[in-house]
Amino acid sequence: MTISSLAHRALERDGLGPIRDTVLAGSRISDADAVKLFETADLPALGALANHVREARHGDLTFYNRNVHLNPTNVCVASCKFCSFARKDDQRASEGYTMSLDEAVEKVLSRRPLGITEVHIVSGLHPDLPFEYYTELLSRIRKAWPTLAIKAFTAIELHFFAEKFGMTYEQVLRRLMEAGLDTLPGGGAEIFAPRVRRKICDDKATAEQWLEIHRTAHRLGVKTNATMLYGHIERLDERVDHMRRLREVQDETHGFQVFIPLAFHPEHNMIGKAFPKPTGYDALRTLAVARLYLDNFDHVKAYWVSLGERLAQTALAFGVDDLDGTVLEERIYHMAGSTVPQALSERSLHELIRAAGRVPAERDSLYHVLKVHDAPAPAAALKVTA
Ligand code: V47
Repeated sequence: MTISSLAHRALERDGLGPIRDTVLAGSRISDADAVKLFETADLPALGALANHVREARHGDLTFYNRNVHLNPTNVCVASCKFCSFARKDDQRASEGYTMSLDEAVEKVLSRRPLGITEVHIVSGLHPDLPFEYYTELLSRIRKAWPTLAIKAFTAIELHFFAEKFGMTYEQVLRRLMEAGLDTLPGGGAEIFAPRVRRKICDDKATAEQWLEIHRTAHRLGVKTNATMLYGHIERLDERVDHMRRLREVQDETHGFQVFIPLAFHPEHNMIGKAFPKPTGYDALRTLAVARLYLDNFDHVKAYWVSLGERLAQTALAFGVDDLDGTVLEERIYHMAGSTVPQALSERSLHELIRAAGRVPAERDSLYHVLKVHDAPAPAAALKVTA
């Protein structure tokens, strides 16, 4: 596994030879290196370098899982300017919704025939629901479906619970773990830089609090994910600063499983008019730089809902080894203008992965491989349908 001589020369020509050599030696690149990589005009050469790292770690294996999403309420007291999903308390009667516990549990249990292995639960910061709503939700799902992995509640929600119900982060996590929590999703990280947070999300958990909750989860043995919402007011050095903070925590804990850059979606939110959706070029370079910079992360995910299936597929040559999953019933991106399907079948995921010359590997929530689908691709799989 080496990068082509063309990519070698292109990186040399762009003054990136020393960074290439650092990566090929298996050493760590610096923040300044990452900014330089972001700024290179030679996307294919950058992609080749990221692909080298991806293939050294995972070969052609490309991970996905069979999952569903559940968003029990969109009522939220926070005022994130990028968010199109949340509704304020005073909009509750019109556009806000809150599922009853029965409704929420039933929705998850009704997916049993699909053979899913994980439910991903994220809510708004609801001003009135008691903590027992959340613990009951998990324990009822856990009791009715013991083998289903529960990935639930962003660090933003956990911080809200700690403040509202007078508990430490550890107490919140322990109560949720007792109820059935397996892992934490990576949402709510946005961009850690205070300049950006002040402007786009100044009334929720800070970067330090987000990171502290993940650190605490890792100490308690709970694996977590990490995201970065890019393509709005942040600068490239602030993207690198974001990844640096994650890399530092990961050096301490080794509890992050995957890094997921999330492309900003501009519709129906307060800042969308000023910032169009990031280009495909930006998406691919961000994924590639993440793969090269986050040398202590096992996985980099192209969340197909955030990128669209075709760009997510292309990303498999730019450092990405995970596409998320079947995702049945997505709301956050669709309310922000996404036109991708509401879900992908396992077969469609296989087709996307195989048509990119990769091998689909179904994983569980902890990235154990459940099945490698390495039979030769049927002829039809060479065509990708939208
Ligand atoms: O926290 C909100 C982001 C996140 C918009 O952990 C937006 O495996 C773009 O975190 N445009 C929720 N992004 C989704 C998320 C996630 C998704 C898939 C997998 C995992 C995982 C986590 O979506 C929010 C926020 O950062 N978001 N609004 C928007 N308009």
